[in-house]
Amino acid sequence: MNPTASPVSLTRYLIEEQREGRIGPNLRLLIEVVARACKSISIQVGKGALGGVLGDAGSGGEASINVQGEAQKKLDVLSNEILLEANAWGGHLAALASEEMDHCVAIPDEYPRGKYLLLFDPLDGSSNIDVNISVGTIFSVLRCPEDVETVGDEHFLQPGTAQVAAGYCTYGPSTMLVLTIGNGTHAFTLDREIGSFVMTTRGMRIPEETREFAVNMSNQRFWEEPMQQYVGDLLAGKEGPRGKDFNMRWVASMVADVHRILTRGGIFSYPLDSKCAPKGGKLRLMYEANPMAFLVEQAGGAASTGRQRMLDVRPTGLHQRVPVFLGSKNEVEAAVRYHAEHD
Ligand code: AHM
Ligand code: MG
Repeated sequence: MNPTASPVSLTRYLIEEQREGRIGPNLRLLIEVVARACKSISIQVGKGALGGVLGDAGSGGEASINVQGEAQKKLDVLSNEILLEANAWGGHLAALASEEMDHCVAIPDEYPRGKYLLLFDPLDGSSNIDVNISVGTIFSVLRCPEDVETVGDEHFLQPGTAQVAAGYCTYGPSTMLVLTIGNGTHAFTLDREIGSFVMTTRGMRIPEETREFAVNMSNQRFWEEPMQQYVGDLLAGKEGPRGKDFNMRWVASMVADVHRILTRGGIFSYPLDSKCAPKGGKLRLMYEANPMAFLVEQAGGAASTGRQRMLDVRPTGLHQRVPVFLGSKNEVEAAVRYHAEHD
């Protein structure tokens, strides 16, 4: 950011995009509302142990379990409620779907119904909440098909190419919102003194080449053959077929790992393994993989399941899981080649 130029707030950026005809007033409002909810979540996350919001949700010693069969954290539930409440009454949405809810929820009849569908993972990286490591919110926006009377899960089952906006908010040392409306990927940092997001990178670009990979290596023995070979060759370094040494990073918060990759390059993967294979993968297509794939492609990177471009996957379920490879273009293409050669 040029410190002498006047800062561009998220509001100003969105108004300028609206003037250029790239978004309408309802999508602008929707993104503003999501950003406002992210500010509230950021405040809750920032309170940490002082806010009484750490630990598992549930009562009477019984853990609360979500549709994925995972124990919910208090902050998962709180973040979900913040996003639901913020988006209920604005008139911009027809329905919402979340990692924390079995099915989508339609906007209550008492409010006007809008033409967009919003999907989100309210607080991704739950295993990091209690240990004060970055977590984040991921969201994806679709158009609601026309002439739909009662919105149901099936109306959300659109490929990633149909997304009209996507983004994430990372709650780290600083809170940052990274957004695309299909015209580049831009980063906004929360200025806590004035309470607004200010653009700090216009047009993020992921370097095409990288020497850094992100994967949970403890799953190595469960991976498929092409992944074994691919990572084996990365680890072989300069002496191996890839001819260079690779570094490894794994935060175990997808938002933080993807943010690093958008900032300095790298490849992120959560491949198929024999533990998650029955479910199709670990990460969720609709509110984790697709929005990240849209952001990464808009920044010049690539995103794939290892066998197909992520954004082309035809969804079959709201909570469907997929293998994920995303980041620096040439490296994602290399990982895809290992799969193609093996299949
Ligand atoms: P969550 O949505 O339940 O938090 O799970 C998704 C997270 C991702 O943020 C991260 O990349 C991955 O799970 C970490 O998995 P693992 O604990 O197997 O390393
Ligand atoms: Mg998640």
